[in-house]
Amino acid sequence: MQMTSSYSTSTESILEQENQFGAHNYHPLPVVLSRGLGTYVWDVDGKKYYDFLSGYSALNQGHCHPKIIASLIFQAQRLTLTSRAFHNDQFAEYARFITQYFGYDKVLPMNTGVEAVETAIKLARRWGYAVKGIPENKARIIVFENNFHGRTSAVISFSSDPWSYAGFGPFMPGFDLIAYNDLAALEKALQYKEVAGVLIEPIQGEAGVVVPDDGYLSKVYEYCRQANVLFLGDEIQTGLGRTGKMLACDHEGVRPDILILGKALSGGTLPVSAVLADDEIMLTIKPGEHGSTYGGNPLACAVALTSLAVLKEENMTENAAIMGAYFREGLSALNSPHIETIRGKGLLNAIVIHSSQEETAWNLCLELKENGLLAKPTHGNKIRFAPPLTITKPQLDECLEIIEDSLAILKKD
Ligand code: IF1
Repeated sequence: MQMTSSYSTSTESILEQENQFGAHNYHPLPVVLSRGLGTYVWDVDGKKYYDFLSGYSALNQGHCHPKIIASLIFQAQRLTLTSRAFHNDQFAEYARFITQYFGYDKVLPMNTGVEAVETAIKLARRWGYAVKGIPENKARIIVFENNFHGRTSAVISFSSDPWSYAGFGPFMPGFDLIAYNDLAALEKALQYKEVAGVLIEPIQGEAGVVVPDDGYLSKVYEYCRQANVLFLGDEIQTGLGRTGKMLACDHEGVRPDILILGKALSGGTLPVSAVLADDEIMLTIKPGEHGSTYGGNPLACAVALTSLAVLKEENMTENAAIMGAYFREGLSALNSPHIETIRGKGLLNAIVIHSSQEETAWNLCLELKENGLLAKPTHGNKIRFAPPLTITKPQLDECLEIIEDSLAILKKD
């Protein structure tokens, strides 16, 4: 096997090599990035772009935040992994920090977002049996149409999107799929005594940034309280300042019984996720009943602690609220005939393009790329705009110009 790399830095040869040796489980925009700093990324030819995807909101703090990278490097040279078979000198401090940061008794550390979602499901079921008294193996979790919570076999079992579940059966039972933003549907589903939890995204990301009616989340929480059912808040994409509050649930003063975090918890450096809950729930899982090789590793703890600290130190949440409103106003001022809807909260926004053809949004993203802004369509004719929370007004002004110039290539259907 040829060991010396014929690796060329040209985009074409890199795309060819990836196509030959990489699984085809994505359809990326044809751009090869090699550097990132703050709101910018550069491709292998040195072209500079605004990053309006932010690693699907894993880069809220911006690319290669100096303090986060410094923590990564410092800890990487000391101790990276012990497993939880032994203690390490980072986990206790991180656990104290994050539980006080969000106001919960305990944290269960995991790695990817979906692992945290799976952990939350197991916790809710276990609480259902141990505390609520649901008969063994009868626990149910209420979930919502157009949800996205990850791609493991259990989690796709309750997806309503064939792109997520088709051809991957058989599926995990115990989930009731109901309409999002529909309190009557929730009231009906909560009448069953076997319901242990409601798993909800405060804003549905992959569905194209679907924001529920004002008051919906607080009503969901109230109904859960009345039915003695846990509210599982999936803030993996909406949390950590993205929507202009530290958690999207904060817009309605809702405190999830189980809080699920991921993505920007590590500032886009390595997979770090977390599940937070109070003792009545968290201590239903006993030693040896759940875990993972990397969960709570010292490198993740050091990086996550700094990632959380800089969010507050640099007022990124407040900036997201201000810049998000400014951005939506700027988009609407374009008065583009091609934009059907503008929606979002903070710096989690999306536009819906007036078009029946799916490729219109894709073609617009290709034009945006040519003009120096990277974004990706989600579900057909919607384009998500989610830059790092560090973006400034002058940068947004430039981005609004790029979006206006790029929209001009679209013909009126
Ligand atoms: C892909 C978007 C999708 C998430 C919420 C859990 C997870 C995610 C609310 C799982 C992950 C990522 C996954 C990525 C595309 C992206 C995404 F909404 F962010 F754009 F798919 F919907 N809960 N979202 O958004 O976290 O295991 O990935 O760390 O799978 O294509 P993960």
